[in-house]
Amino acid sequence: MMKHDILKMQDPEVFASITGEVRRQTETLELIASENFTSRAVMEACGSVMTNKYAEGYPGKRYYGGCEYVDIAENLARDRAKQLFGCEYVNVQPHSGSSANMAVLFSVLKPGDPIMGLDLSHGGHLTHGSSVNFSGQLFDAHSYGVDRETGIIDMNKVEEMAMQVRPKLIIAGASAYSQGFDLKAFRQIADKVGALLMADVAHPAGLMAAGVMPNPMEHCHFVTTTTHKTLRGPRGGMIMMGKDFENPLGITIKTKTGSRVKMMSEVMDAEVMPGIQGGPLMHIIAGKAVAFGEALQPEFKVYAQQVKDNAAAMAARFLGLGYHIVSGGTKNHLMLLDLRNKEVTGKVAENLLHDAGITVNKNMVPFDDKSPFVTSGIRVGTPAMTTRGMKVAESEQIAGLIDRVISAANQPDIADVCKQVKAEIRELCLSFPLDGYGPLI
Ligand code: DSN
Repeated sequence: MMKHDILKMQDPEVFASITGEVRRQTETLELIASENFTSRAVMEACGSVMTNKYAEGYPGKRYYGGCEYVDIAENLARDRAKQLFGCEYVNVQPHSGSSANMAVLFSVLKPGDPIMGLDLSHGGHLTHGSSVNFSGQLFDAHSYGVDRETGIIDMNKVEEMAMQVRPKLIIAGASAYSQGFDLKAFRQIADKVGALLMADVAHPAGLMAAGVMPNPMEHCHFVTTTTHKTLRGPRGGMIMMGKDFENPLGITIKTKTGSRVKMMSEVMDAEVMPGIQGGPLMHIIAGKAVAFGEALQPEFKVYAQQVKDNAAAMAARFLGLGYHIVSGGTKNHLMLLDLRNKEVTGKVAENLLHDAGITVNKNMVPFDDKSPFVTSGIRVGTPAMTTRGMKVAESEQIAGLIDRVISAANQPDIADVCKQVKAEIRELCLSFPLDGYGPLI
């Protein structure tokens, strides 16, 4: 049972904050596309004694003694991830998706090298070349975008930019893009200009692992991900390679008979630790192993398909209600609503929906005229609500409830509307309880 009895006695203030968060997660609707609810087993592993252990290095090659049990957990995490994604190499130590991306960039680039990634304001990620992030500050970053009319990445423009920029690395991946990436086409462009291709699949990783979206491995040199979004594991990152290869910078290693070029797996392991990190979070790695074990079960495929079906149903309902969805719809777990025709900003919509018990995030839309603190859109995702067991009928109902709030945004009775919707959302959430959260309330 998760009663946190000792914490309650020792530190009532922290306990109260956790209790509040449990109530929030239990009684309100989580639609942030990058969030999910891990299983009780994942949380038990993450809350275990493995948090006490230093284990710099890798299984069988640690800088500290006493690693025989954490080695078991890390080997399980690595083996299960390899099985899930069908890859030859995996590193489960990155503390986050950003760390995973940093390790890849540092392992194959020199400062100032040209890179390409999707523009942050078109759905990309900070680590794909944003000027406020290391990726845009240390490297010569160029951003491709989506077409103004279709909201879809124009591969001809990507190729044109690649021919001009001659990047050393192309990054394919997004935080707010509801279409798939044509990784075969990206790889053709990368090969044409002599670039490496990295897919950051942090968002759709769970859908890919379950086989309801195409596996990225065959087309990419590197695949990075977080483990806590659609993959439904603990908060963290991971790096994978479908096939190992000699590192392109030509870094060598001494052998008994001379020297040889290091394999990319060797370079990557060294880049993660000691390159950018020290001791791995072994409790989180144990949680990753548990989550990957869950994702290998047939039920996870059913879950992943439902995430997509729910997103499709929600998008169809929004379109029917006159909403504009960037790119016209969704092929994954999320959608980006452009609210400009609804005369409400993303910021206002986020706040009103919060008052109505619905959590979303404001989000820039492509070619947005508002700042990132205001924005013209909201991002809506189905991974967390699907974990509660909600299906297509609830997805349609939720789109209707969101519309009730947004349609009343400029009306004098908006506070009453939010109150009524909040009561309906609470009832809906309580009829789809979160397994394992009860005892704290
Ligand atoms: N912050 C994540 C998201 O919400 O998509 C990306 O890292």
